[in-house]
Amino acid sequence: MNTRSQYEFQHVCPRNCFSNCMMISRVENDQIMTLSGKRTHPYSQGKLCAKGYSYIERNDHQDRLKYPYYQEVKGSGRFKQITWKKAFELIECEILNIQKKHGHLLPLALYKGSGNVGIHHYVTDHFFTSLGGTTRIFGSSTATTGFEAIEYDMGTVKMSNPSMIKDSTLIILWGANPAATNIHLIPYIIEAKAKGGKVVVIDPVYTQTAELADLYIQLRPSTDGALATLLVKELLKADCYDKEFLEQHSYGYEDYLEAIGKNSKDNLIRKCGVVEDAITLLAKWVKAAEAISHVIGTGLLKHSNGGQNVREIEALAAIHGDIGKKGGGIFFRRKDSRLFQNQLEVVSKDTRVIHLNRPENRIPPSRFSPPIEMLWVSGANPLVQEAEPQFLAEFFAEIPFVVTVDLFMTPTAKMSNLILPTTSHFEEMDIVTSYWHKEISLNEKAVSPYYESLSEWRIMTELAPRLREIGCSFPIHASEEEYLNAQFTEAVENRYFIKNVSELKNKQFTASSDRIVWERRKFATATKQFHFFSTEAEAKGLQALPLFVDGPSPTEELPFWLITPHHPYTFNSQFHFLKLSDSEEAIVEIHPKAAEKLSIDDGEVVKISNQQGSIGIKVAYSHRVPTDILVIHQGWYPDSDVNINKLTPPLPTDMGNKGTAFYDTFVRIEKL
Ligand SMILES: Nc1nc2c(c(=O)[nH]1)N[C@H]1C(S)=C(S)[C@@H](COP(=O)(O)OP(=O)(O)OC[C@H]3O[C@@H](n4cnc5c(=O)[nH]c(N)nc54)[C@H](O)[C@@H]3O)O[C@H]1N2
Ligand SMILES: Nc1nc2c(c(=O)[nH]1)N[C@H]1C(S)=C(S)[C@@H](COP(=O)(O)OP(=O)(O)OC[C@H]3O[C@@H](n4cnc5c(=O)[nH]c(N)nc54)[C@H](O)[C@@H]3O)O[C@H]1N2
Ligand code: SF4
Ligand SMILES: [Mo]
Repeated sequence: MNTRSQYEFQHVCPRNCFSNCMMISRVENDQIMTLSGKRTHPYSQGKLCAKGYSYIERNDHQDRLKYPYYQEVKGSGRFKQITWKKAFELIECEILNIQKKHGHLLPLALYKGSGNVGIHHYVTDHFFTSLGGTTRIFGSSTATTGFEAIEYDMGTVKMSNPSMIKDSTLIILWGANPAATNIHLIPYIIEAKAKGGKVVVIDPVYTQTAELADLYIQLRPSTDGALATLLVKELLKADCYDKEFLEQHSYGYEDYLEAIGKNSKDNLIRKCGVVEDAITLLAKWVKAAEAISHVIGTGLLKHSNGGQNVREIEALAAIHGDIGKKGGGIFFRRKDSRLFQNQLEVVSKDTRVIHLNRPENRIPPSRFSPPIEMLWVSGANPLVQEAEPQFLAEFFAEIPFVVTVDLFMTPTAKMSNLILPTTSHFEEMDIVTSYWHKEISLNEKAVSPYYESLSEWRIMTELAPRLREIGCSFPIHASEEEYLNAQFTEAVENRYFIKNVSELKNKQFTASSDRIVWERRKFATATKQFHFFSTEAEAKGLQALPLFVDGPSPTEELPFWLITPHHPYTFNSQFHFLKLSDSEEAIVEIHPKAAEKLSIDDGEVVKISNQQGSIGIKVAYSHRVPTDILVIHQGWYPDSDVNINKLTPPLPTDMGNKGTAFYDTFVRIEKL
């Protein structure tokens, strides 16, 4: 009776998280009784985060969507429960009408977010491309900024296995807070420390990760490049740099060295605002280290000069000789983890792509040519997570028909006409690859779908036959497993040594061995060298060299930076129901000195505002933030009116056409 196949199932957490942990559920009578981490998982090693351990609570949460709902007027809240049959009829009718009216489907748009990164969930992209020309609306994606920066220098984005950080003698974390956002990295960092390695955290905010550091450096936001350049100057002065790398494996270093020679030390120190003693100590450690592991977080990227700052850190890594060495290198993300067929079909040659955070696209849906008449939202909560949700609410309101597929009634779902309930990862089959570690894992279906939820594969499979007459080529498979099997490619086989789901069932983990990337120091650029000078960057109107570029700063009128980082106990706008935080409501952290100047008390409700909007929020005194920075964690605060992105302007980052400079937000704070 109690054989494994009957009641124990294997899962992968499909959040847009570094870890993609594996977990084991034990099921009785179609109910998940217990959930634990899978100990043999090479990266996460059986431990889950607080959110992972709360999945049973999430799965049966009373707020989960049970049925399809329809509302005639978006935002009216007058939802009618409808049948799936009726829902499919409504969708079919809208799509056929668009085709009839326009002769094509470009007015039909898909907005997909990062709510679930499993291969299964690319079924929506796949379905849209199978319709021929449709529209893809992209919101922000921070990673693209870092990818573009790394591509200018090295040609492509690769990363050594992050567990190799345990062999580092010096780890520098630039704008990353893994103690909150990448907890499985911490044991590897601690192992390095135990072996005598040093850890440096560079962050304007004294974070949970900073508490673990041997040296914490508080710098002005968006000035990491200035600090990296200061370190390069120190290395040159001490004649302590990798001459072989520069001469044999790099391109344009002479120009770079000449250019930074013109930027004085005093000027760079003024820019980054770091105390000189800290720079001196860090420079001493950098000089002594054989190789440095640079962990680049996304906090650093959410600035209008974020990409350029990454290039300056890479320049430091190149000059110091960290790239291609054991215990060294750049740890950002892998770009090459999307190898399945449906991941390669996110857009087709007929797709119209609209980057909604670009100024020219901040226009009503009817002003696009052709207009946007139907929007499908999947795994996204842009009315909370994107900059300027005020614009998005209007944008949604003006689209004649909006469909949202989710597990919860989010603010985005509330601004939709049709809300479709979908399955959790315990209720569907999936495969998840990681953009951080090297594992691939199978997620098994363990329990029946919650009430009437349907998996996204099932939704598309039901819809496709209804749209055959207008050329929908989405293939019908008999099961999720068959659909997933059809997505395997040669590249998947080459990387993970598996051809289908059954092989993945038997093979627990990837056989590929740990490899130090760029070990031969042959890069993927045109010259095969590391590019200090990038003609590609220059052609795009960016700096050819990795020189510091100023970003915006607070002004007299808006004297505070507003930094809105990720919270340890929520996941973007998910897990909002977990009441694990110190405070149950949204809080703004302010330094007591700054607060006292404005006669603001601890616990007082204040107004925070700027040119774009205002919010009312409770104050918490904190010594973790400098006197000119306010911190509010990003996410969905369903019990309050706080939506921090009301204050965030849709300012693009310098690189990666989807990046938003979330942390270049400036505000004032006042008593109510
Ligand atoms: N618990 C949890 N884990 C998560 C997520 C979550 O929401 N919750 N989200 C996941 C996702 S989608 C992502 S992208 C990652 C994000 O996780 P991280 O990469 O850690 O990014 P952030 O939380 O945005 O910012 C990290 C730090 O950067 C600092 N920072 C801001 N500006 C600068 C700067 O200019 N320079 C430097 N040096 N530091 C700066 C912030 O103060 C913050 O402490 O986490 C993933 N993991
Ligand atoms: N101010 C500020 N804003 C930020 C950030 C910041 O640091 N500061 N960070 C940005 C970053 S890095 C990111 S990645 C984005 C993240 O923002 P989003 O991409 O919107 O991600 P989530 O909020 O994690 O999830 C979106 C929705 O997906 C739903 N979902 C979960 N699983 C599934 C599923 O299987 N199917 C479907 N259809 N839906 C599902 C969730 O319930 C949720 O409502 O936010 C960005 N916004
Ligand atoms: S959110 Fe991240 S750390 Fe937590 S269980 Fe999921 S993959 Fe693991
Ligand atoms: Mo993200």
